[in-house]
Amino acid sequence: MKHSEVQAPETMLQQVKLTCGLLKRVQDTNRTNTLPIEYEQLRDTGRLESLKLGWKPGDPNRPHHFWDSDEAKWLEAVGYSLANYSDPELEALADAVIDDLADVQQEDGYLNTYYTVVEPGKRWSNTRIMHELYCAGHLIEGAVAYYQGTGKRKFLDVMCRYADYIATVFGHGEGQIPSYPGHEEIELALVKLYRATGEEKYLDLAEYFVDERGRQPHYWDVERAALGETDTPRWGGSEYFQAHAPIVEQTDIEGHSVRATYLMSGVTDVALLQDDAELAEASKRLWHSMVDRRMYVTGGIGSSANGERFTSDYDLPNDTAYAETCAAIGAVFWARRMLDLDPRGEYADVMERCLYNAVLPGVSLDGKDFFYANMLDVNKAVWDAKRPEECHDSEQPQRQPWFGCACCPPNVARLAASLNMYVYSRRGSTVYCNLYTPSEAEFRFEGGSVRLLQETDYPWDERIHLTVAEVSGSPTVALRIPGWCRKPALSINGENIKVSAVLANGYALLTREWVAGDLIELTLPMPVERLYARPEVWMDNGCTAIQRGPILYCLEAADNGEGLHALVLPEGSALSASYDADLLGGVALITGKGWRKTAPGNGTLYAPGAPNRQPVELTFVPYYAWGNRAPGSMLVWVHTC
Ligand code: FUB
Ligand code: ZN
Repeated sequence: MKHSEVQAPETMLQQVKLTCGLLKRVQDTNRTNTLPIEYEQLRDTGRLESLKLGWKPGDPNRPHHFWDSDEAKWLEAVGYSLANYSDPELEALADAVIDDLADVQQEDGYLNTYYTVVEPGKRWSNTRIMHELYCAGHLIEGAVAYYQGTGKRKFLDVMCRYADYIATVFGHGEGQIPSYPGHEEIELALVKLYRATGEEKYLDLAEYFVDERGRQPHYWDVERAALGETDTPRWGGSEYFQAHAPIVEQTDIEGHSVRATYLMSGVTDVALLQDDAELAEASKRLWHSMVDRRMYVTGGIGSSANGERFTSDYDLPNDTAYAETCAAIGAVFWARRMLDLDPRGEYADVMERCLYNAVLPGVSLDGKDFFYANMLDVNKAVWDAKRPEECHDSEQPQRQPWFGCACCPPNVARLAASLNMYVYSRRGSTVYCNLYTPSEAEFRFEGGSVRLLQETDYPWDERIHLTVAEVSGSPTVALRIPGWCRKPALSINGENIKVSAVLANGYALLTREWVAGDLIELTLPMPVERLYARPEVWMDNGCTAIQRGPILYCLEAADNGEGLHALVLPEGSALSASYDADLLGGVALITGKGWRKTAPGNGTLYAPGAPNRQPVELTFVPYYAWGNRAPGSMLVWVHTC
């Protein structure tokens, strides 16, 4: 299959429209609440002012070396949003930010606020740590999105000039720097720039950054020597930056988890576009390292706060889980690209898991507060007793309006504004439905086109109706049969179809002479399931996690009282689901009978004999919706017996 038959996700922004349901509500809240308050945060924290280049030593709000990325992600989100929802006021604000960014650009094309006002003359002196290429990548993504959403070229032209300049700086030519970014991001951005402009030079530059990474001699050794750095590099070494070996030789997903997922998104893009079998193999190997051994049941990744990083296989602590929201977003980006590289339902399964259970928890239901770290076990009493100096703003048991390091909030905004790109993927005349959500979609392919209407109450209800509203040619409609679903049922115009007969790589492939009005009915039964971890994940031994369909559940104090570790869900206890339209924006609740343990013996700290127990009704709510009521404890992995 030629890569030219794969439709770029960015081009689906306007072709797929969310019409109602949970994901549409997330997108609407993002537009009405998140984007405006993030603009105010960018303004009030000095980020927007920094673009005026007026900062001098001694002034407050010293520009940070990756502030540019915060504005960039917000602009990217605005670009996506404007593609589907006109908002002249928002567009005017964004245009003004773009005007300021354009003024930051230097004669030679360079554009970086920090190195223009804080450390002039030192550009590219610390490519390992200082995020210039990372900021450039985010700005490029912002420019492409703004161009695609509004048709305005100004930002895109600015970033093409910057990318052209970067291409003169990096490489193996005379006077060039044979380096690559310490924080990956520019690789995937250059691929988008290539696709938006058709200019191969941007793909070549992306390929250079991917290919050069981890090769010997290591340019960063030269750079560190020039900087006079002789200590052991912070966080251990080059594996923190995924630069310990060339990518094609790496065996495990390592280091900082946002870096890793951004890198691998770019690698997967390059593998597809350059038809590079070795890079494709590396993408799959590292994907499995992440998904099979280093991912929380939520889809969260990067278990350690120390370095925001992956640690070792099966090291997935719950109460100290870092699971940065940005890392889950990076996993969604990567999954979407794996689907284009090799359309297998298992990638969409992970994408769905990460989206609902690791990204959505990152933002409050009203779109105004954010989690940076996403714990799976919060004990309020322990948190209440912590001293302020023990509490970093990124590791809090309650969502915050903003963070000193504000990477997560605008990252949530850009994903929420672009959810349209994740519903479908397309290769040639095959349209893959990856996410079930009410939507309208239109695809053109060589020899035809198809318009699909999706109606469903998924993820709460198991029924999905897909109407082929208009059609020409012979498209194949590929419906994902989720890995969690054991007894899917399928019919076309009321005629049953045996799923196993049409199932390939996790999709039911439906090919026929479609007629406008054909109705596909898919039923994905969603019994409440108990999940168990393999024993190597020792923190989860003796516990179970509750899932229904794609939604992972948790216990919250608001429903069950404090002391969640004292609660037990016996193996045989029946669990039932019921939809409550008035709770947490409308969710399916799960209830069942359990026990609450009380102190053994006469109430001493330790005593022989089993604890006493009282029967209780347990109520589980979706993990993504936790923390939207009064502050309290929360628990994903519940004791069982
Ligand atoms: O370093 C830039 C961003 O800040 C990273 O992606 C996040 O993990 C946070 O450290
Ligand atoms: Zn973040």
